[in-house]
Amino acid sequence: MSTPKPNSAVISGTGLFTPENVITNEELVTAYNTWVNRYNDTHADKIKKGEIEAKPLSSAEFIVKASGIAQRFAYIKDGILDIDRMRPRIPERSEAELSDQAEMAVRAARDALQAAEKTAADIDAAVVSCAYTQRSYPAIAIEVQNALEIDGFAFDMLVACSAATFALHRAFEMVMAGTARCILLINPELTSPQVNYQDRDSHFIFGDVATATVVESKDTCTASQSYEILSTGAETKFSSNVRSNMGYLSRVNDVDPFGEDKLFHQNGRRVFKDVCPMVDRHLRGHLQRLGLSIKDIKRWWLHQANINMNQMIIQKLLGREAGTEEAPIILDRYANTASAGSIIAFHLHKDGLNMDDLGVISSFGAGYSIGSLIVKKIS
Ligand code: CO8
Repeated sequence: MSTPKPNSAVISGTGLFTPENVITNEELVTAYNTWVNRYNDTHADKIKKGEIEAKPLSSAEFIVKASGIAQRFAYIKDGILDIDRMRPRIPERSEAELSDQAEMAVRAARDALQAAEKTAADIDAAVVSCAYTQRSYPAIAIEVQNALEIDGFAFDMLVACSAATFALHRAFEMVMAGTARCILLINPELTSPQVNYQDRDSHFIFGDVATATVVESKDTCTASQSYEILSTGAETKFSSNVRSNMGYLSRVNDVDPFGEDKLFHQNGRRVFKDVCPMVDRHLRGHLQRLGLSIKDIKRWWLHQANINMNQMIIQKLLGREAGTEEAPIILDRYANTASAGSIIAFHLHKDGLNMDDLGVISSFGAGYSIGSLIVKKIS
């Protein structure tokens, strides 16, 4: 479809689905350390002979200090803390049932539609964008489109941590080009199946969640709170420092499709060092292109991977610390939720802004990929 081109696109609603199951650092560390002690006992001879290395213990204090994460939500908790399993037990659903990711997506989507004062009939396009989709086809987005009875078209897109911001960019462009008037974007971040709960360096990092956003033409927006998208910015640079090799070629590579390198793994220290200056440069450049300065921005809804990373980026940008109102933190409760982090921050921490106040939504992570949007509160 093609409609007259509007002169601006707005975010008119956001939604959040938070699973009911919480896993605290203490619970996670107890399970991991129990598994480690058993592993080290079982392999005591080989460890003594130097044939294999003893597994190191994890600590809840380290996790909070190194990441700022105190807990995470799990779509299904069963199995994660079971030292004979250490992965969630998610029963396979039949093809007639709504898939797990589509169910998470639908729940966040309904919330966003309500906030935007829209019904399925108003939506022209649905996009599911996240770090993983549970299958290749049919697209999860088309399943969600069907479940919500949306006409028009739908597609999936994967950009790891920047999936949500990059999808917002595409929605902005669709609205501005007049190819869709109102778009539903959903980020069902079902991360727990990809976490290696036997890896001390990464077992604590991720949580499950789904976020959703409605982007539409300013002309059609009736929402009580809306944000005009002034500009979008994106940047990518190839790096294997955050990587998952899970993929359909494992079958023909004759390798273990669930081997350690097929799960999330990273060189976290390297990512930290590479990405912080990239984000600083990217956001400065983006603001400059609009003739704006750092001081013009009232709120920073940043990606939520690591509190020290956010504090360092804010320090670089502002030359000072920022309070949690100015640069909200949600990762203490939610952990790293891949692309959903900055959207959760935006969803939960929009209050207190005045009309015409400016804010930045920004993601950064695997790829590397950085995405940003400069938004202005207009209702
Ligand atoms: N308990 C106790 N000690 C530990 C633990 C632990 N759990 N883990 C590591 N240590 C030890 C280390 O072995 C090390 O010991 P030593 O000094 O003796 O060598 C020491 O503690 C310090 O380790 P690090 O240097 O690794 O610690 P850091 O301070 O760097 O913190 C972090 C580690 C938290 C991983 C940090 O580096 C970080 O957050 N970096 C940024 C990572 C990041 O942003 N990555 C992006 C990932 S998200 C993304 O891109 C999305 C991917 C798609 C989603 C995936 C879904 C599954």
